Amino acid sequence: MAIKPILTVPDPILKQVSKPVENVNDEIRALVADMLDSMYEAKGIGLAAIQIGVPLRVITMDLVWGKEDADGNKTDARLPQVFINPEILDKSEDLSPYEEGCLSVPDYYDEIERPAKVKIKYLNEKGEEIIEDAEGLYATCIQHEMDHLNGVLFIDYLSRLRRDRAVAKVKKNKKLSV
Ligand code: K2U
Ligand code: ZN
Repeated sequence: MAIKPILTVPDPILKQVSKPVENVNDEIRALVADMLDSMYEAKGIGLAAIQIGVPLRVITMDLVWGKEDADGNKTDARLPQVFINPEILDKSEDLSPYEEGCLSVPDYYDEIERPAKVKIKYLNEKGEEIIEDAEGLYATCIQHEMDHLNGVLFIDYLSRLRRDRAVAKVKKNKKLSV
């Protein structure tokens, strides 16, 4: 179990198309453990393996962690989810907007519209096939992460001007932080 550095734009590795997992074995489960450690450390609610430099179709997510309770206190409860070789089987025509961010494009947020509901198929950490419907933040996040598996970042949906501004901001902040 280890915290791995998260790649940021304009690292070309982030544009790679990740390969399917052939066998859900202990090596994959060790990767998942590193991904969860890295995701929680970076305060993300989702992470794709390519973001820690591993070009395999593996996603981790936790939509419970970090939620605020009625008193506005962040909960420490965790409900980690693992998606191996995920596929979208169906998507709604209805779209929903969300102010997205990305651990690989730190401190930049912009509104992205995505299908409001999706039907997904994936393997869990035991290699069992799961088919389920996702909506709300779950639908937004799984689509954002599945884009990472295809080398697509949320800023790729923006105008060239806004995309260049986002990359320039990340580069500037990286220079200031050394
Ligand atoms: O970099 C990542 O892929 C993690 C993403 C996951 C995400 C993207 C868009 C919308 C929802 C989730 C985020 O950086 S995790 C940070 C975050 C936390 C709560 C809500 C939105 C973004
Ligand atoms: Zn992202």
